[in-house]
Amino acid sequence: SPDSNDSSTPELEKAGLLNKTKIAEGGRKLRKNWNPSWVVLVGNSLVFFKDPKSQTPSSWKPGNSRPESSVDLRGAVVQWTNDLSSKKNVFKLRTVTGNEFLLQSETDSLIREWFNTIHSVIDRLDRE
Ligand code: I3S
Repeated sequence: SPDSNDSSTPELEKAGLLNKTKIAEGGRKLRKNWNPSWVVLVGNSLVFFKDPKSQTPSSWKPGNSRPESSVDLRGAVVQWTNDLSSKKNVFKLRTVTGNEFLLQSETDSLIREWFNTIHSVIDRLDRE
C-alpha cells in the first residue's frame, strides 16, 4: 500500500498566519513592506502564500493558491530581534543566499512555536 510518509511526500510540520516582510534580497537591503502571509513549513522549506483574506473575492480563484515564494531552510539562521522593528515578537530568518525576512505575530505563544519549530528543522538539517 502507498506509504504516505515516504520521501516523495514530505511531512507538513506547521501552517498558519504570520506577519511577514522581506528586508534583504541576496544581501541587498530592501524597503520593508509588512503583510499577512500564510506560512507553511513542509520538509526543508518554508513556503509563503498570500493571505486569502486580504484578497478580493474576484481575485480568489483556485489558481491563486500558488505559493508567493519559498525558502530553503538548509543553512538558514533564525534570530530574535528587538532592533529591526518597533513591533513585538519579531524574529529574523536569513537564508544561505542572503535573503532576509522578519516574521511576527501579536500572539506570544504562536510566534514562539514558529521560532522553535523552524529552529529545530534548521538544526536537523545542520546535522545531516
Ligand atoms: O524600519 P522602518 O523603516 O521603521 O520600517 C517601517 C516602515 O517600513 C514603514 O513603512 P513606510 O516607510 O512606508 O512608512 C512601515 O509602515 C512600518 O511598519 C515599518 O516599521 P515597523 O517598526 O513596523 O517594522
